[in-house]
Amino acid sequence: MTSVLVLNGPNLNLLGTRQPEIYGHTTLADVEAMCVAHAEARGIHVTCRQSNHEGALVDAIHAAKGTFDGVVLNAGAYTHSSIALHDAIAGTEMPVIELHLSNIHARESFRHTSYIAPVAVGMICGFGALGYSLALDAMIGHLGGPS
Ligand code: CA2
Repeated sequence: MTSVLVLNGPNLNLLGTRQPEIYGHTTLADVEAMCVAHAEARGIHVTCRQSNHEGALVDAIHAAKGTFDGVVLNAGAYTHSSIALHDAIAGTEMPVIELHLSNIHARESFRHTSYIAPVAVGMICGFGALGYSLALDAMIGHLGGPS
């Protein structure tokens, strides 16, 4: 069965508790439950993980190789700074779809640069929590359909 890792980075554990005007009212637990339900409906398996630590996210991408078919990654602020995450994706050659709740291109200029984008299959941003379902569908399509 197709298996996808949904990996969330720093501060995304705060979702739904602050800055709802930017990130909405949905909590991380809600997002993860939605991902699991969406995966079930599509006939794939999803595992969700979150870490505030760059090295733990690098480790999770390394560990995903051979375990998962693809990764949906919201790297949070590490998107804009992490050469280590860029190298982990390039080094493992894992198919990664970059995901952001907010439209990073409509925000501060420091959010316009992504170190993930050059090594990602593609990027979804600006659709809030719906983006996770869109990213899972995009990953299924990229992998050639559920198996
Ligand atoms: O829009 C996104 O999904 C981001 O990846 C979210 C990151 C931000 O640094 C990126 O530029 C875009 C921040 C996640 C922080 O989430 C919070 C949620 C509620 C309260 C505080 C932070």
